[in-house]
Amino acid sequence: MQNPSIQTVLRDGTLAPALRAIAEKVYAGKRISPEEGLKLYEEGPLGYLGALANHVRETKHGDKTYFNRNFHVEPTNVCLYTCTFCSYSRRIKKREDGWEYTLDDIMDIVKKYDDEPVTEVHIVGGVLPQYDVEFYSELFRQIKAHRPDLHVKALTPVEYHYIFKKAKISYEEGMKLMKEAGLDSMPGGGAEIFHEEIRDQIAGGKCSGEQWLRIHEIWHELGGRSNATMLYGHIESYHHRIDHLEKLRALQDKTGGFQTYIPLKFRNQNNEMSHLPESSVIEDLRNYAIGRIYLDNFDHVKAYWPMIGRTTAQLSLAFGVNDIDGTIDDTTRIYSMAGAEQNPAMSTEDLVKMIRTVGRTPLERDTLYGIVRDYSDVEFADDKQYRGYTALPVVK
Ligand code: V47
Ligand code: SF4
Repeated sequence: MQNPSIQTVLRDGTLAPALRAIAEKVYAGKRISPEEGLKLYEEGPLGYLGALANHVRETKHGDKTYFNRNFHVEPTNVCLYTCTFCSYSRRIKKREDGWEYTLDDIMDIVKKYDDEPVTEVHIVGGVLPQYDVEFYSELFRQIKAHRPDLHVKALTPVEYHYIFKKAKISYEEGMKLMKEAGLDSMPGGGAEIFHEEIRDQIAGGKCSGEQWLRIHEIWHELGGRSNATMLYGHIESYHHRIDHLEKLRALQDKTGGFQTYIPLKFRNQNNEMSHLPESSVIEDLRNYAIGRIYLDNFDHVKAYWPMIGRTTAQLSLAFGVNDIDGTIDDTTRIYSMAGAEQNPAMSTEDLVKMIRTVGRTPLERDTLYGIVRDYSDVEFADDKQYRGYTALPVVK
């Protein structure tokens, strides 16, 4: 993949004046407006967007590209809600087709990783009454008692809103309880598209965009960190994506608690929106790039490889992305059920090679971006195949 540099873009005499003005702003480290963001979505060519996003990425991180070693636990795939994009959940009426783990079942899964060098457990699943404040508090406590150094990244405002309401406690009280029980950070799920025009159609009944943002805000005020996603490429328009990014950027200005932005490409198998085509790889790369350019106050942009596949994940590293999530084992089924990678598992060696092949520097991180290991000089048996060339030359 070859991108022009931002200097080349600025020298291009044929560039439309509005796009040139945006490129100049980005080069000067200035923030772009919602109108300019929309212009990028509507008119920004792929190479141009890649040049701008890569400039932001390399200013922040150089070639550094992060991954982590984690595993997922999905307590249940039965859910009270009926999001139209969800391929994973089984309606409560058909709950016998799904799974509903007990506390002991989940602890057995956690214990399977006792001898593995994972640093994080990512817990998220469907919403059901038995998974309440007491259940999750006890789960977090048991995980921490068993393995204190394992980072618990768990649940989204979708679950928190539901369980706090059921327990008749405020978001503030609830998030404090979760923190005391051992919650370390929150993943970015459940954000979908904040704008109600879209949210009501695809995720009706679950927490609103405002509630999602408020729960993250409270968590940040308690000193916690979290991620943010955007589910794109279905029935939303570009202005809904900009509205979403603008709300994230505004909250980040207030709290600084977000670590990573993760665009999630809508996958269309086995759900109620299967009639919609999936976005093209070009659109996926444009979307990563615009996210990187727009969210100037987010440190990291992550490509979740089990969802977009390995090749697009590699390409994304030239379009603003500096993190490709984790080894994941094969413990998540959210995407395989929606048509993505069948067995989402990659060894550390695979991930390192994937990053090196496109000329970036692989760094294993913990959840809070502390460096666990720098893989720059780690040799593998068949290394010659992967080292010594760069598939990302920048034309100066
Ligand atoms: O909220 C569900 C999405 C999310 C589909 O924070 C779908 O590190 C596409 O948020 N097509 C859950 N997307 C996953 C998630 C996540 C994943 C990896 C890392 C992190 C992190 C967070 O998955 C849901 C929803 O937006 N989703 N179905 C689908 N058919
Ligand atoms: Fe339930 Fe989450 Fe699926 Fe919506 S996306 S139906 S809340 S599991």
